Amino acid sequence: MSELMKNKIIVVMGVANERSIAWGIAQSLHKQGAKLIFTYRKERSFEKLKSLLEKEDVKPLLTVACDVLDDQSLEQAFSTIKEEVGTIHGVVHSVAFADKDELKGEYVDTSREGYLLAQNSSAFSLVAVAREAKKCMDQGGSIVTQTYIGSVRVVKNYNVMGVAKAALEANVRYLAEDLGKYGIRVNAVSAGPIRTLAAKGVSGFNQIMSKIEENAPLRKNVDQGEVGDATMFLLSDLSRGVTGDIIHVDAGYHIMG
Ligand code: NDP
Ligand code: KAL
Repeated sequence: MSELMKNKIIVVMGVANERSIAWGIAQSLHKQGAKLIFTYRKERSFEKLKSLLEKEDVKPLLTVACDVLDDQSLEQAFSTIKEEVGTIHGVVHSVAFADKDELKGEYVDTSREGYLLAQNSSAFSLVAVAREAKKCMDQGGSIVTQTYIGSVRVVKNYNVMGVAKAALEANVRYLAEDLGKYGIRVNAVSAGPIRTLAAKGVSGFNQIMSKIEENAPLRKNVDQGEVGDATMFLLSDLSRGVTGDIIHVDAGYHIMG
């Protein structure tokens, strides 16, 4: 077994259950010898996380609560990480939220409140996380977030989240420029659709998946393992020349006209 992530300590944010993309990433990192710290928001996610860690025999350095909408919670989480662990080498930001009511119908009907909540949770949160994480990244490092093609194309029902992902991708570029001088890289993975808790109950999901099976160059959908391995690459030294970029892990779907 190769150990691409040996001696690296990575913070993973956004495991809600066994289907979470963040859990796929955690498994890829674990396989390569990384030491992991997890953050969660809801108590229910914490319970799921604990049982997953036990089941897969992953021993985290730390698990800590962190609500990305709350500055105090963010500060507290990363100061606990600094006190208990010290230097970290990477962060996985796998967090997004929009009100269910905003993820259907016409985008033009988006409420101010719904717009701000999606931006706050899904785009500004990367800035806030980067600012706190930087305090623990005194040897440089890598920050990776998760985006979706609805940022650059109009995808039915994705609505307010598409606009939030566009902002998230711009955040990746601005943060990459700021943090590059400290040896910290910032990138995103743009994943194809994966059936997770966040995707549950939103209409049109099945149709999108069949369209990809028919039209993507690889004629298949991707899974958490494929996104996990690409994210691991961006967190590893193999990608040391890459920053401010978006890597598509979507079976090639985004190249199609
Ligand atoms: P999950 O539902 O598994 O994960 C979403 C996570 O976001 C949960 O762990 C949730 O934690 C967390 N979260 C939401 N709001 C907050 C908050 N205020 N503070 C802290 N955590 C928060 O879904 P996915 O794995 O699918 O989503 C992960 C990322 O991947 C998202 O950015 C999503 O947009 C992106 N993505 C997903 C795709 C897909 O098809 N599934 C495709 C492309 C991108 P909690 O429940 O504890 O609040
Ligand atoms: C076009 C697609 C179909 C789906 C449309 C919108 C999906 C938006 C993603 C967004 C993250 C979903 C939510 O925020 C759901 C939320 O309102 C209700 N769910 C929850 O609260 C659960 C319990 C928690 C865990 O969820 C969160 N977010 O915390 C897009 C598809 C094809 C691809 C997807 C799913 C992209 C993506 O960004 O997730």
